[in-house]
Amino acid sequence: MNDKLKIGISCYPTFGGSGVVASMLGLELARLGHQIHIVAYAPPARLTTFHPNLHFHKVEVTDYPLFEYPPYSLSLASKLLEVASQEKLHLFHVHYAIPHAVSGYLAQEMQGEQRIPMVTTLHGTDITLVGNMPSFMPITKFVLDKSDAVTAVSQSLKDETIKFFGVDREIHVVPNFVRSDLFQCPDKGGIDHRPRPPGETPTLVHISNFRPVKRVTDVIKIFALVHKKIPSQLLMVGDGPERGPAERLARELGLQDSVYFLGEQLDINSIFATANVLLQPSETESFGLTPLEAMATCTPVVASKVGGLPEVVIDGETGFLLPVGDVEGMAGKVMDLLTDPQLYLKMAASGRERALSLFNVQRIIDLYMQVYRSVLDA
Ligand code: GMT
Repeated sequence: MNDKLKIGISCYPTFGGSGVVASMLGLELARLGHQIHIVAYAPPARLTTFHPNLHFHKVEVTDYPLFEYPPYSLSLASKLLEVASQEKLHLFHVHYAIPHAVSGYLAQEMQGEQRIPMVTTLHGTDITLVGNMPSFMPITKFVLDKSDAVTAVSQSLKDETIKFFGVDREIHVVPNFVRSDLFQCPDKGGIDHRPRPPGETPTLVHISNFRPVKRVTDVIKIFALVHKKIPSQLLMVGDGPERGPAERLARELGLQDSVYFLGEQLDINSIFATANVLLQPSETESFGLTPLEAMATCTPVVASKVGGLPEVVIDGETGFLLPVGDVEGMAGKVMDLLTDPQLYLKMAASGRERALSLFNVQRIIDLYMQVYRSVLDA
């Protein structure tokens, strides 16, 4: 076999971290000469770069009066089967177990003797929230067992998977990655990527899909405490169910002129260029792609000490980690950062260094390639 692979990638095409990672991985593999076929119901939101080796196959979701809930998983399985046979794929790589691993498994079964291997990447809530809901638990466990290889984006997520599902199989930890050329320190005019001290109007930022797990109202509460002592502004980037409650809280606290709800944004690097501190007070976070991207742009992070966040953000070195819900503690750490330029610069520089040494794209792509080779050689 030629050393270039043909890979079918299935993911959610939204702004959620799993879709971002899956599509960025696809782009990097395409740049390395592999043929990548993304199979989803829409082109991935963050995939705005054209590459001739990167193809998109739309899953048509068929509605019918009898269906109260159109069975997307079945349409996806049929599409995976079709793409595998037309494009002569070597393997499937599915991101976020529900429903992608289930559809992938069905496609494999339909392939019969032509069966190709499937790598399943666990991202977080597919295990910590959705996967262990009673209606999904047995099928999640089933596809974890049936996948030819399983990867998790952090050691913490691997441990949670073993704990929740009692799975007795190898799970490879393959962390998420960041590209140093796409995410740069704001002073990027100078080639030395010097971090910058806080600007005159300190700016805090939160970026997420505003689901309850992100504790978006904590972001507003933290900002309220900071703003009382240090006039500042807050950028709220993203959209989702908690946007309304967060907007209401900001108004109730009289902060409407200092909090900007920007909706979903593509140019995250430019947002970090104006931000001094990222707030990520999540209830759970299996990895924390946004904190990683913040660190790559020399933006210190103040976040919860949960899940995989301590594997990304080193408490006291590249940011601060506090217990979930410790709004006062987080506000205190933001103020320390905004009032101590030496501390700020040290953390900003350490964040970039850590992001690029441990989570650089080449290192992580190599880890995925090792997993691919292992299932193809099995
Ligand atoms: O929670 C999100 O924002 C989206 C979610 C997803 O799966 O789309 O993110 C999860 O996967 C990301 C990429 O691997 C991780 O960086 C996030 O930490 C993880 N989210 C949670 O665990 C809550």
